[in-house]
Amino acid sequence: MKTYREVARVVYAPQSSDPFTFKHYDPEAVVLGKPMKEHLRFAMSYWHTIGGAGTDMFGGDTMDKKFGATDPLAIYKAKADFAFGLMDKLQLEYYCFHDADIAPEGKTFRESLGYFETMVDYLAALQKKHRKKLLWNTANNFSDKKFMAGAATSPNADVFAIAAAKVKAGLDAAKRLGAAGYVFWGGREGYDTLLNTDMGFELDNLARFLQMAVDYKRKIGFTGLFYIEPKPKEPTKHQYDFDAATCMNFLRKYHLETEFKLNIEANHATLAGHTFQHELRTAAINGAFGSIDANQGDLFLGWDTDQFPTNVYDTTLCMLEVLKAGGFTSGGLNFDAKARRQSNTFEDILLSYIAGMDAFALGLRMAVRLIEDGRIEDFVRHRYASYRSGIGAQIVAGTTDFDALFKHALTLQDVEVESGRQEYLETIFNEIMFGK
Ligand code: XLS
Ligand code: CA
Ligand code: CA
Repeated sequence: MKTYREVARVVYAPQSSDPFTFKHYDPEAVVLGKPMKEHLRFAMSYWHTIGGAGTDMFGGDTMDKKFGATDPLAIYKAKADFAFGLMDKLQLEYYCFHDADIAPEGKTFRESLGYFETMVDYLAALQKKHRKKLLWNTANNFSDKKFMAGAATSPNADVFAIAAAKVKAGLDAAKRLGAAGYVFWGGREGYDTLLNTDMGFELDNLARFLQMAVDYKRKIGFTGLFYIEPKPKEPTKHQYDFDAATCMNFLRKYHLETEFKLNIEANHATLAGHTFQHELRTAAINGAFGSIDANQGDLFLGWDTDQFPTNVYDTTLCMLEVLKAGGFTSGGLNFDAKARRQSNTFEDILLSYIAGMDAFALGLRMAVRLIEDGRIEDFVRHRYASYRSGIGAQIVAGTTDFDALFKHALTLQDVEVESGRQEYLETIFNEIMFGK
């Protein structure tokens, strides 16, 4: 196997036995009228790929990601250089970061801000040189101990202020770097016990915080999209942004629904007891489909494992939802995923991205086949046919009422509902994936 340094660029070579090639991802191949790379809009997550070094609750790093540097700022510059070199090798056009991922923490907010601004300038230069784009950035308002009881939902108003200041700096950076979006993931916005929590007040404060972010976005003329990222648990027991439906309810209660789309993460969907597809569909039918954190969890483990996605059933169903929603506008597929702790070489970083990118490219091709085949779509259309004429059409048009429906019901004999044919539809799905 080649070494990391020996891999100059990962290219599409379906017949090759070289593991450092794409077998399905052909960036320029046109699918349904546009290149694969525009359907997929892959992004690198800075926190896992450039920051994460394999630490878990039972042990320290299994990789060194200081890249030979010792001075704090030099370490972060070396990390950035590595990040852009990696994106070049993998043909990744986008990246995503938290403020704390790209710059060292100072002792005070003022000192941290200085480092952050220096690194934003550094990234701006690298973006230009390597022709890369920022899909979205965000603030890490959850790791530091002052955020132990939340950020916008902290009982301490000074913590609220620091969180706001960090988001303000993040939005300034988003504008400077031309980000396509900005993400709000709740972090520690939630609670562990109601014995110490005023839930109504905390939710009002979260809405106040987000409204101020919207106002600031307008003020500086940042045109990227705002996303809320649902997650049901971890780190708190009850997260306020539990799932897509909970987020929509919150946004509508506070009249913020026109300002935010959703960033749906596969692993968060399954932690909420939903499929990834359910969360994507919920976002889409509420006009809130925005962006995706592409990963997968382990259904035997009840926590957020952030694995690279390799399950092609899931990537197919995901891309089907993306295509049905009309494709990405500002969003994309951000690999919020890390190579396993035991996959601790730089070659593994390449191989894990190749695995994820190929699984999604294959998923895209399969989703197109499902659409072109049309049998499943036709089945669903036929299933609701009774709403297109007679009493059903009147229900949909709003031209009937309970009295008229009562009269109609009195005329009915035994009503037979047609079979849902789940197994047959699953067989079609398999036939499309693997052939007859
Ligand atoms: C954590 C989240 C986080 C967000 C960005 O579970 O996935 O990484 O994507 O703050
Ligand atoms: Ca995420
Ligand atoms: Ca996650």
